[in-house]
Amino acid sequence: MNHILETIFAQFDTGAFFRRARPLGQGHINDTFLVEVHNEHHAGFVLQRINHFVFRDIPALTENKVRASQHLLGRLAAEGVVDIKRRVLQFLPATTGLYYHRDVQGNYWNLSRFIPDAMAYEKVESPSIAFEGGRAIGAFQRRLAGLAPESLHDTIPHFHDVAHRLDRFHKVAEADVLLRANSTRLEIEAILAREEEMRTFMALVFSGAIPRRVTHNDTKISNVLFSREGSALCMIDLDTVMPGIALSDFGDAIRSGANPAREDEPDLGKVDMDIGMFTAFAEGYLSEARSFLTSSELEYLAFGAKLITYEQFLRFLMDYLEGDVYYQKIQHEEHNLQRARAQLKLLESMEAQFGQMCEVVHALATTG
Ligand code: GN1
Ligand code: MG
Repeated sequence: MNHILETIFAQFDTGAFFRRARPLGQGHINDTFLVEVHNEHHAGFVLQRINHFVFRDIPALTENKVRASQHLLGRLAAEGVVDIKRRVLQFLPATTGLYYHRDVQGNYWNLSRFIPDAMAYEKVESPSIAFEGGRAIGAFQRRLAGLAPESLHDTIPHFHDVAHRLDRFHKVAEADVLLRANSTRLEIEAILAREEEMRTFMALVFSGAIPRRVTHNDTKISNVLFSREGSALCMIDLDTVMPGIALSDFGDAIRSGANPAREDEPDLGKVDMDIGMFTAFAEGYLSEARSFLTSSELEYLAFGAKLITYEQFLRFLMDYLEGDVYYQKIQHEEHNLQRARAQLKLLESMEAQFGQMCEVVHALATTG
């Protein structure tokens, strides 16, 4: 593998010499490697093979990432932020001048600078990490607010469109190609029981009552990079940066960060939403986002957590019914069902605490 990675790395315009590479992170979709080089003044590079079955248009994806990161760089400079190179991902062009390389097998690759002395959390360990994570997402959205959503491509059409996913879900459950619908009857019913609530919200998005913005769209807590001292540096994994809604970014951070258990936790007794973590996230997020969110976005902010958790439950369940065609990185046959069940349990926990979640947001939005 190292030899292949060396060949790919050489296609990029870095001026650095490949030493070795190792896998980085735990993404479900792409394959990511840290490349160490012989040149001491380079901290290294992150080489990523983009899954082109998920992302059908890599040039468009790359354009989005580069445009967003260059815009962020400009904003950071204008704000006089120090240590700017650690505050935003920087992509490098290939020798062709394009910001991606297509190899002989038809795989697509991106390269960015590695940010040293930084770390990502799979789990949030304290309210201060939750606050910082929320703040990073709010700042990311705030700095991108000057970029018109229309200037970015919709690289995965209907990505957070739960109504569209529900339309597909009905077809998939009906077809039941692997005869898995019978054993997942309870989960399918749990989807249907909430369908109207979710579609009602999506109608607000389609009507424009909830505005479209440039958003990250994959804000799990492991996509926030922190300094070793625990302050948030920047958002990583910019593949899904495109037009979206602010509250799904907030929601995905809660889904991934306010649950003390893993996304695929088999022991459902461990899964729940920690209201203290929710509060810390909301405080951090609103310290940045209060300045630009509309009153309807604030009204539905807590709902964003339910929305994204429901969506993730739907996606894992649907993929299980379809035969693990999207989330192919599974460790056993029932893995996507296990993931779906953990997400449903988390959703139920949010539902039980929803009144409190709304009160927290309301208090922060009005007093802040
Ligand atoms: C995928 O690949 P990764 O882990 O960054 C998925 C997200 C899901 C997430 C669930 C492009 O993200 O939407 O929320 O898994 N990315 C894509 O863990 O579908
Ligand atoms: Mg991702």
